[in-house]
Amino acid sequence: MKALILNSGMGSRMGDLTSEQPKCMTEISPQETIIGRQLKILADFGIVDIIITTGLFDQVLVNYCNSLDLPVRLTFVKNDKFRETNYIYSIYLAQKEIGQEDILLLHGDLVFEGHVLEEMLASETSCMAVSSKVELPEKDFKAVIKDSKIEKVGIQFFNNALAAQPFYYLRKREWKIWLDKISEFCESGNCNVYAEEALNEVLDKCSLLSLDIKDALCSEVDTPEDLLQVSRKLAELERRTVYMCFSTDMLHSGHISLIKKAARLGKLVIGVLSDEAVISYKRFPLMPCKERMALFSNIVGVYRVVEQKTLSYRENLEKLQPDFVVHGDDWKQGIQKPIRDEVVDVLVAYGGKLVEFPYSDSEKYAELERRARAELSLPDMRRSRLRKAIEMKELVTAIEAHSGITGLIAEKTIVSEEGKSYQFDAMWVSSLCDSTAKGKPDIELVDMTSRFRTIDDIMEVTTKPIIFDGDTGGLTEHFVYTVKTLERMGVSAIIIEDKTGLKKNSLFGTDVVQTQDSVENFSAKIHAGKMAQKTADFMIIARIESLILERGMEDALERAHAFTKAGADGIMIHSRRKEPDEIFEFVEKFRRVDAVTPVVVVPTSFNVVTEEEFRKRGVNVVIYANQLTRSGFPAMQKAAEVILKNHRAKEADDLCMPIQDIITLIPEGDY
Ligand code: SPV
Ligand code: MG
Repeated sequence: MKALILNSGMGSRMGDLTSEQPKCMTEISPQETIIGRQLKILADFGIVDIIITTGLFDQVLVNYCNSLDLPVRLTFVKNDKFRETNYIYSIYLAQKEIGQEDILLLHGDLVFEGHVLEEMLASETSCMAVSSKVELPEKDFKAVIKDSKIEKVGIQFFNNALAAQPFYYLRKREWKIWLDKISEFCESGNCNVYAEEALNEVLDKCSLLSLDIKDALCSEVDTPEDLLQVSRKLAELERRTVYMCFSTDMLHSGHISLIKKAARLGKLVIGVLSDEAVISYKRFPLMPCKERMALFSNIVGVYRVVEQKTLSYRENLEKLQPDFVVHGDDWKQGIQKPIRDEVVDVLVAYGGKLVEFPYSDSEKYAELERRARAELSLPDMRRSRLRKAIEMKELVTAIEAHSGITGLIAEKTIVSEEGKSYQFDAMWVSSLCDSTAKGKPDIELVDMTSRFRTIDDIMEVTTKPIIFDGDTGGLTEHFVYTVKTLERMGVSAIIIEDKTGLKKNSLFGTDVVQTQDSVENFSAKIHAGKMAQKTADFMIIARIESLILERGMEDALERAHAFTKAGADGIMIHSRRKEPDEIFEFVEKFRRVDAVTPVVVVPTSFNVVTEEEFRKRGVNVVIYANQLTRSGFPAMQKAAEVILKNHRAKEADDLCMPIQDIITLIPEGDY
């Protein structure tokens, strides 16, 4: 496609402004001339073959256009008879250069917004810019329109007409019909009329639609008054702001073209979604918020980048009050719908506008997401993520997984309510549940090789970080190997409890014989583990059993500080009381001395406490240690009983997932 810009006119109504240069070189802002702006916009839309007809001050214009050094190919066609002919003759002269192509035809004194051109180019048929919002001009072009089709163009039509601008997007067919008529006019000496007179003779053979640009800027500059008006409107446009929010850390061409489109509406402010918000509804970001912000601030067209702390736009919109919010139309459904509804409400309150572009990149996006997830599942990426999550989020949650399928539940379960989303941050490979799944007691009977196998099954189908329940850690001489293996596999942390001998599950408390390790021994084990690990990411978390074994608060605190000193990267404090008092007391006293070491809790017994309460009290990680096993087991037992009772499976059907669901539960190649 080519563009043809008509600049042979004398611009005599502009007074002094056109005494030494053509009208199109008039400045419309301190940074721009009319022609400079036109060429920049055309180049921005990839229209690089541009023909410019010239007349008076021909060489001044040629030199000026070339000096702009834009990525366009300019061809100049001089109309020597500019004094006695109209632009119909300039078009006639330019025919050879134009060839047989679709064309964008515009007058050299037209000032328009980028998105007017965008709409024209999106039109499937030939079209002309008209406006239903502008009063019919006395002297300028009007178009007579019927059923969106243009029937006549000229200054003399007032009935069924709209204000029209000399800005056409013409498909080959219509253009050829018009051009042939133009030739006929010029060859019979009819060169001093509007080219639209020729057009009017062939419009019944053409399909030229009106494109209503409403109140978008698209005006000719004929007089100094026009210039003032256009300059004012441009300055107003310059002040317009546009807001978009991105959660992505993988930019693709679809994002860039959306950014480009949005930037045409005004100064584009990008809100980058905080890490916490991204983690809550999507997945762990490959890049932290700060880096994502830097990425966006370097994209052409982006004016400013701010953080958007929550999925809700409210805070940023109320603060920034952008004229437009731009988004793909994909958020009209699904989990983003409540967020969109709120945006609409906020915009209505201050008079902003929502612009939604068709979203057509779902395949591209899905492919990038697959790649991101594959990357996140690799050992190095996965291992480091627990530490990062603890840094990024005030409270990290983990749920038990003991197999591929429970891993998938931990990975994929997400709930959304009132525009907020929640999912687990990590997985806990519990010794109790891993043993139970194998039908064995939780007494360190399931050996490490088997436990690693469980981890492997989980890792194969998930991406979230893993916290491994290492029981007592075994002999120090063995523990160091366990640390190295887990680290190599990509596990993020091991939690070991300060017990020795035959370990029993803590929830037995003092009902069974359990021996606590000495502070010295356990500290030495932690130290040895820390020395053995190769990366800075891996965490060894010390679990204190003093409250379980009723050794008192002082003992628990003393141990916590000693183990931290020995190198522990976190402290897990356990209790089997229903009331959370002793846990709260521990955290409070521990935090008085140590504000930084992460504290982990396992609220199996004290399960009334909410995550928010734990967060406020200074807990960093909450582990739901056994709920998937405990909920799955009775359901299975019940189904087995119902089958036995009825001597057939029909009665158990209501307890079971439909066959169709189970066979499609795990799509092939999902990970
Ligand atoms: C586990 O889940 O295996 C634990 C936590 O160690 S608890 O069962 O509460 O001891
Ligand atoms: Mg355990």
